[in-house]
Amino acid sequence: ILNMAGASERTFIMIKPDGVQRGVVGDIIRRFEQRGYKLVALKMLQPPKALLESHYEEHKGKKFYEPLLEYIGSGPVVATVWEGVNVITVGRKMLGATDPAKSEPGTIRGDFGIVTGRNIVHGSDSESAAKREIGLWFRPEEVSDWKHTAEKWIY
Ligand code: RTP
Ligand code: MG
Repeated sequence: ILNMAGASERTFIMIKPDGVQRGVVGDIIRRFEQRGYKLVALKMLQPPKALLESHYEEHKGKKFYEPLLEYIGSGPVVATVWEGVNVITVGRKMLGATDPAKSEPGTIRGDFGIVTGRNIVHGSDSESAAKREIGLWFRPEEVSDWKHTAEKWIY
């Protein structure tokens, strides 16, 4: 019996400047696609400082806040939105622990990262964060609610 446990949800996943520089954009997107999640928004941009201040407002005042803004603002990032059952929690598992030295091999950070200050990728950590972050990074019309069709698209 098919058990589609849980409702579909969306999460914000951002490939940080070091992920772009390292050439692992395709690998990260592939992992989410192969897991079975649906890509519903994607863009590359040089994030403006004001956007990063909003995105990381929970960390304002912490000692790593300024270096963090400098790091994420240092080059283009790839902003994505993914949709599917449990994608917020499962997405965070796929990323691995914040400190790549503690991330399990097989996770994105565990496979590509070494230090917390260059940890390759961001993922929303809750439903409210996901909603807030998707709204910050994308206009509504930039997020597509495309559906899988019966057409196999192979000729
Ligand atoms: P993210 O928000 O990027 O998905 O990462 P996270 O939830 O696992 O970690 P969070 O606590 O939200 O921290 C945000 C990012 O700030 C940098 N950081 N540096 N030097 C440090 O102690 C430190 N702590 C955090 C990391 O880039 C982390 O991903
Ligand atoms: Mg976080």
